Amino acid sequence: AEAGAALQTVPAPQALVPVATKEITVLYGTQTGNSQGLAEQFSQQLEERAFDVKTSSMSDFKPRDLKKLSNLIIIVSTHGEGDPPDDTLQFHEFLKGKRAPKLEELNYSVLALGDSSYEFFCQTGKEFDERLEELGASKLAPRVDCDLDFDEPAAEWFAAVLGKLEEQSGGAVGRPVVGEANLGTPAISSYSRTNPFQAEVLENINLNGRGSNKENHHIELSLEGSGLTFEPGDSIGIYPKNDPVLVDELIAEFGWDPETPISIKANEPECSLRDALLSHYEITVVTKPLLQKIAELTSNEEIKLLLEAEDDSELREYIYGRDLLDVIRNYSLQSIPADKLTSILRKMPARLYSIASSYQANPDEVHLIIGTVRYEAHDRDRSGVCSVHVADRIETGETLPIYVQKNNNFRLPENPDTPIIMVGPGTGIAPFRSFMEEREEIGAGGDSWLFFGDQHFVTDFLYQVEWQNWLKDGVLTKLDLAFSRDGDEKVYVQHRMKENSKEFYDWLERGAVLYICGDEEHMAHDVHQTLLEIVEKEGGKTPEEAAEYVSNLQAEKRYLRDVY
Ligand code: 2AM
Repeated sequence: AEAGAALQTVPAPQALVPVATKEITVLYGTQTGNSQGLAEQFSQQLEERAFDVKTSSMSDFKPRDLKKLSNLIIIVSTHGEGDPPDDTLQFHEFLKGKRAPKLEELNYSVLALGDSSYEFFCQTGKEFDERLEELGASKLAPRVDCDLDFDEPAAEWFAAVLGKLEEQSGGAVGRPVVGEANLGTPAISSYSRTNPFQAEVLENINLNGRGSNKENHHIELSLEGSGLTFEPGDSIGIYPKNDPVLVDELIAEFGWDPETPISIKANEPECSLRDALLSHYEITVVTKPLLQKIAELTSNEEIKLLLEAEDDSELREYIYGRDLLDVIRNYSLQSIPADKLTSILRKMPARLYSIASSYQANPDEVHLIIGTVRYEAHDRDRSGVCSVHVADRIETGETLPIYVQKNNNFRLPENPDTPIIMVGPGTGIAPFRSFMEEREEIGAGGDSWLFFGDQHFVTDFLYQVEWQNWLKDGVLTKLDLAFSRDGDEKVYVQHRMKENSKEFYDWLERGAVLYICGDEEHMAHDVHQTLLEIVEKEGGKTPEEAAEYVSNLQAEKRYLRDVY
């Protein structure tokens, strides 16, 4: 029931185009790597059943080839406020446009990933699905929209798609080739998102100086014995625990017994209610689907009114910055039984952090920067679940459940001589430390240029000594800093880019790859505008030409973003 509740489906398909082919193309669009992970997993299963599978990122697929396909599955996530991930942009544009061909010969299905705490839940998947249908393609199986806890609904969707594919290709099931396929390939770790590794914390220090407004923890984790490896650009997923004070408050509010046994997963041992709320469920975010399910458990009319309103705006405003405890108190829902409530909560999602070290330079270790999130909202102190767990409650010697999340969208250039420009204010610095460690380790010759910024030079220059040493040794070619609160006027990284406009453009012209990491809503957006301005000015281009130049950079994978 849990997984079923998390998914929404659209009406069933019309008759399929009859094709006795075992060819199938799997395209993914991913920002943090989840869609890619699923695409690879499903492709492997298709191969094991003797399908002829082509799997690729949408950014590596020529949209014109669409006409040649007979079977297509799309696995795509939605980013931010309903935005398509960067690696889908070209394909998305093409499909939306007038040049998109009729696709009456095509059978397809879409798996959409998203987060129901956002208004435009699974928007990108919906758009692909609707557009393909409009172009005349037929559905192998209805689209499924997955929330953060996507494993089960994704597997159900895949089973439906696979069933159809086998039916239409004559039902011949190929022999599994797992054993053979694995011959000669290096052993891969048995640890994954669904089976995290307990990594010992070797180091946990606040990088910011006394008096800073910021608190960024440098964490070193041991990977010894895990078999886990990674590349610069990858992330680490951490499963945190909720704040025990909040958990106890919630239990007290309901008057529940903390030892009440709770079943987390069918066929697995039960655990205590308190442990369930600490480790297994999300209690700090309220989503519309959650409120709908809560409303079904009570006779409270007020909450139903909030949900029934024509537009969502009042509901969105209410949800913003509130948690489960607020909802229970505001709507007097104390009579809900513990097992009923836990059965509708989302599973605790892992938090992703861009890796800040190089595996080549430090095998058996991984370093992260975790920015501590603390704020006040609706008269209560709030804290970021993972960041405060790590900052306040995790000491060296203790462990954290982690996994490696691959991110092929944020890689160093294959050629070590290719110049790179890195823009990473605040915690956005993380992957660039990994880039520098890697380039130093392999003796890469390419130029590199870092733009870093934060509030104050004295307290917030993250890894100052390391950057200065890399600059001295020539691993880093150029360093530009923007400390926003040291002078009378705010200075941001994009101001430094602008001051270096000519040189910036020259680097791009000689093939540099541009990387942006950090805050999406403000920083990455403003940096993008500045990039357009620089190209316009230094390239002598019209705004349209500049936009085309930048979108070509993106298509050539020379403008890459890891933004959040
Ligand atoms: P501020 O907090 O002084 O406004 C890392 O958090 C750094 O990014 C800080 O110096 C912060 O400045 C800055 N920052 C905030 N908004 C930004 C924006 N729109 N563009 C670039 N940097 C920004």
